[in-house]
Amino acid sequence: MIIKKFQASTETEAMMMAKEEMGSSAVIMNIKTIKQRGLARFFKNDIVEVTAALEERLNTDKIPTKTIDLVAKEQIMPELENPKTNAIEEKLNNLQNMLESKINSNEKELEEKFEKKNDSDEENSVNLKFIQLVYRQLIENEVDEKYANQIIGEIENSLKKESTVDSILAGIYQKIILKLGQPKPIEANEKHRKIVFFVGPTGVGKTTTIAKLASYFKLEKKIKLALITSDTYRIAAVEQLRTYANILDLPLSVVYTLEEFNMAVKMFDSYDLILVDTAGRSHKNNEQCNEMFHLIEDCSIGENLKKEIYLVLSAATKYKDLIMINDVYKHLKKYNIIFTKLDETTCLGNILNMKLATNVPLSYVTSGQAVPDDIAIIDAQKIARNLLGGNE
Ligand SMILES: Nc1nc2c(ncn2[C@@H]2O[C@H](COP(=O)(O)OP(=O)(O)OP(=O)(O)O)[C@@H](O)[C@H]2O)c(=O)[nH]1
Ligand SMILES: [Mg+2]
Repeated sequence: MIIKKFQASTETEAMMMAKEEMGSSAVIMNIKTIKQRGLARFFKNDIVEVTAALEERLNTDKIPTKTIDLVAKEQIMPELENPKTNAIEEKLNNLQNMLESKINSNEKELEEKFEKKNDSDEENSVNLKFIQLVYRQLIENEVDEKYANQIIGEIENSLKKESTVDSILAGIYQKIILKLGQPKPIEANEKHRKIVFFVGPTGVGKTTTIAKLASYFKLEKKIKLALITSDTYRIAAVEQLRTYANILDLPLSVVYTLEEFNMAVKMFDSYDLILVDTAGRSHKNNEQCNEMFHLIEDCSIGENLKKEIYLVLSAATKYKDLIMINDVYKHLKKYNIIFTKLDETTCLGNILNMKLATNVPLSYVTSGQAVPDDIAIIDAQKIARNLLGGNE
């Protein structure tokens, strides 16, 4: 990581200098005023010093823009080089409860805490101010206060004398990646046959996501694939999937009842992957949801077929609503989450919030309407960089 400092009479000027010299991929790591103390006047002095960093080593060319920079189809599916994190993640999870009780959930108190430490330890004050900037960045990206506090608290607790803003940022970055966890994409082959249900609220992109994945599995992975739709609620819904099935030359079965569903599964017993589209359900409509749960839970798929469920959620949905939706779907017990419409939001905090609130594994993200290109296995590094402000 290259780190440089830029001084100017205003923050904007200093930022401009940083951007000019280091490019738009630079991450602003610290902004401080010279000869001033106290967080309240942090941005108000005559001379402002901006510390900017440029990551040299990350596996992508650029720090992504606010709209996550999804890669092209041929690049999207290779195995992600996520760290083997389970053990560390477990430890971090164990720390969560302890930290939660220690850390104030309100920014003012956090500031007071920082200021108290500033008085007693001048050296540490730069680090603490930097941590506060990161905290604000997380909040700006709509990471829930509780989780921002949790991350900051963990870092604060591990602060050492020799800590630098560089090592702190690396620590926070790493923590977010660990918290996002390993992605859980669909894996199917002759030996591991799968039937995969896509469920979720109306209009989130279930059918489009199925089309994107069907294209990938058929054309890239050469997997023997069939489609079933139980979304007979709208005539257009069947036609939508039929169009993709025709283009991809895939068999499609339209089912109205559980019996028809079971027959379709039998009919597709020589297929290694069956993707099932379901009708969008409002989480507030119990009857509709129960009907769908009944299909998923009571279908007979035989021993050779493993059932998987993907809950499709829009990244643009409010966190409170996402939690309410998840509360309904958690009836299904084991499922993974796909986040769609990343292109329709500038804040990706909800992705981290949902992972931490539910512990449901994340799988794919989609960022546009284009079939098949606008889908990728979730990339924790990209999300983490975005949440830390690597986006301007
Ligand atoms: N911007 C954006 N639009 C998307 C994305 N994914 C899907 N869409 C669009 O969202 C709209 C709804 O997509 P569908 O795939 O029909 O959604 P659905 O969940 O199947 O909808 P229902 O079956 O009615 O519940 C369409 O216009 C899609 O093109 C995405 O990642 N980004
Ligand atoms: Mg649909």
